[in-house]
Amino acid sequence: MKNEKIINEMVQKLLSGDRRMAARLITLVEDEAEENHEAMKQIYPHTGKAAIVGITGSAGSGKSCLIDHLIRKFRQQGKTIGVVAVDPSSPFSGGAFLGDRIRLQSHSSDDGVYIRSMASRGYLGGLTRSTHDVIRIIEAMGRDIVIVETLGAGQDEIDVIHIAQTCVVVTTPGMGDEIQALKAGLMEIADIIVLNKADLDGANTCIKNLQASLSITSFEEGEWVPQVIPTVAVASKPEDIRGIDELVSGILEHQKYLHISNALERVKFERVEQELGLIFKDELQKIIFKGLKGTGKKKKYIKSILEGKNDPYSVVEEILGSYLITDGERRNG
Ligand SMILES: Nc1nc2c(ncn2[C@@H]2O[C@H](COP(=O)(O)OP(=O)(O)OP(=O)(O)O)[C@@H](O)[C@H]2O)c(=O)[nH]1
Ligand SMILES: [Mg+2]
Repeated sequence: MKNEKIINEMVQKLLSGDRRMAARLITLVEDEAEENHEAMKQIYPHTGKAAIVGITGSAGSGKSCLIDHLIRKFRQQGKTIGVVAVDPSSPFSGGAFLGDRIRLQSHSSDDGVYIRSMASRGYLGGLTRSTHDVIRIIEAMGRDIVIVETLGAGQDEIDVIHIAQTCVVVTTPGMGDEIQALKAGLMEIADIIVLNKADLDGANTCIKNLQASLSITSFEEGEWVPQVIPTVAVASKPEDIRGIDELVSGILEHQKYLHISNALERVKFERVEQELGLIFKDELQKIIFKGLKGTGKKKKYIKSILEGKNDPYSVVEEILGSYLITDGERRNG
């Protein structure tokens, strides 16, 4: 294990905005390296200041193309940007137009932009814990805004979006996408609803449907009412691009709202609560499995489940029972 001093040198480089060091530290947390805890302990105090914007929506809805525009606008305002794309089904800016590739290259030479794609799946229990860590690492680089792109499909993605202070849900016209988003519970978490691909047929009906579903929702006084913004993120002629300035203003307005109401405190509380839960889950599992290692018990338990003599719930209760004393037992004992 690397010692504290070496980790400290790495973290100092990260704090100065060193992109290569960010990549190294991200690999560390993604690989669940032992040094991960020490690194995150040192990084944590330098986080919590960035505006975190979540962009979620179904595959191919245009999230990456929109983010591409946002990056450019925010850079024009002098803001530094970090982007985390969780589980992208297509590469970042992998649009059909040649322009996408050129745009991405222009970002990669800009020190004020740091883009990272990551797989959230593939290792034990770490679905969103590493996402949390990666966002903290990028925050520690001193970014003003961190944009998190996630596929709005399942519960895990909705969990990820809880990290975000401002949540943008992207839908598209046709195929009842906005209805799907409503069903998936995405609308409840949306601060801004973007109807991208507003150049396609059915866009107006979609906007009306979205506004109708908003109008039957009741909001408390002073509560943020989600904005509906139609956009065109990709067009053959640049003058046909639409809604980007409105989206930028919407995000900034929502950030302002968070600061003047006490909503920001709540979002921050929920973020730490989720982090704590995820770390507990991972660490407890590690402790338990470590304890079983070499005893042959794990194999015996699994076999008994396979043979129908036991079930996973009873096994977990039995194992936990031998490790933990419940509150009730402590009081009685
Ligand atoms: N017609 C039209 N096409 C668009 C628009 N915005 C994006 N597209 C196209 O939609 C496709 C998907 O765009 P992406 O930005 O990669 O979508 P995404 O939501 O990031 O996709 P995943 O990351 O794979 O979930 C690309 O081929 C874009 O060119 C738009 O406003 N109008
Ligand atoms: Mg994408």
